[in-house]
Amino acid sequence: MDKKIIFSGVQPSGNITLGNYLGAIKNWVDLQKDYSCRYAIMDMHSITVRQDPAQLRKRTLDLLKLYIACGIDPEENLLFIQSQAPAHAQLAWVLNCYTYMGELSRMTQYKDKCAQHADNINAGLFTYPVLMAADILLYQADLVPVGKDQMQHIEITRDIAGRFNALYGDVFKIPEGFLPKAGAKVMSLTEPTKKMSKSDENPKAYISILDDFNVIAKKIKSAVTDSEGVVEYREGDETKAGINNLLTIMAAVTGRAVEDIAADYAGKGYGAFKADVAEAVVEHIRPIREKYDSLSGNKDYLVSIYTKGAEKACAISERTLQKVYKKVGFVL
Ligand code: ATP
Ligand code: LTN
Repeated sequence: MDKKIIFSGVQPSGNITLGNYLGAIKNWVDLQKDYSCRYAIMDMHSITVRQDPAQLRKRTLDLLKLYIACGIDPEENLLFIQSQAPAHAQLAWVLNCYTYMGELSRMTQYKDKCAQHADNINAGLFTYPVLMAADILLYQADLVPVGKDQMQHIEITRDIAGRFNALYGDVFKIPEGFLPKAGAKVMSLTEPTKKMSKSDENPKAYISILDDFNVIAKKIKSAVTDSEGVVEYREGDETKAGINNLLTIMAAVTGRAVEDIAADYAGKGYGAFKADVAEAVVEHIRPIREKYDSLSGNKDYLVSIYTKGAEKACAISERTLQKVYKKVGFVL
């Protein structure tokens, strides 16, 4: 039987954080043996916020390296750069005409980004979820592993696909979102009621997978917690947001349950707990970093991966696009 299909991606808008890794990429690695996977680098999404062109080009290749370093096998899975498969932009245009202003204006990410970039509220920021729907639907994906913040975009993708199918028959597979057991929403280390974000202006708020190991340890040790001194997971208790976050991170990197981890620290202070979280995170990242460094200076290899990737991505996505063009009445 054919394997089910996964599609996902990350924007090359900054250095990958522990949140991106635990919320999304770690799951991609875990799922790759049971699914046929397509993972893209979402450069077209990233220009909804101003990017420096040289930086964007560099980050795109760094991200490809990071996908491989995290354990995604480029021989078994399709890895490609979004802008190299033109069908994404082409389908996005069509789907724009099947998406309502009202539903787009309810998107939390849109509202957040408008607040952060009041001087550049561009139309791309508004139609961002339509391009994301096109990404997913072109590959007829069954499953989309993402962090919690992206679930609203998966919902709108399902709505757009269902609306199109209702008019024209079964053109698109309706995809499901997929969240990790632990780490679906990693919080900022400095303001633990906010999500960890790679574009946070305070670098102490996030852990980058490419940070020095002693910087990672220092950031975890100085993470904002509370003054109670009790290592206990209390869902929904805002005063415990910092400790809840560190317990979640520890659970995600060790595979243990938060309650079991908390039990190890009964009667101990935050110092010992934070030191252990720092060590667990560093040890988890160490092999990723070693692989990443070994790929640096191997540009030809990366070029061959994304060139082959683009060819295959174009072939698959073009098939769906042609179906759509035929349904809406374009002359083929
Ligand atoms: P930006 O700050 O540029 O908006 P971001 O850090 O939010 O970026 P994205 O590229 O938007 O990252 O997201 C990539 C993937 O990582 C998505 O699947 C998203 O859900 C997931 N993700 C992002 N932040 C977190 C987080 N704090 N916890 C868990 N998952 C996250
Ligand atoms: N919006 C996503 C990135 C993204 C994506 C996708 C994720 C763009 N297209 C398709 C999954 C499937 C984000 O993480 N900010």
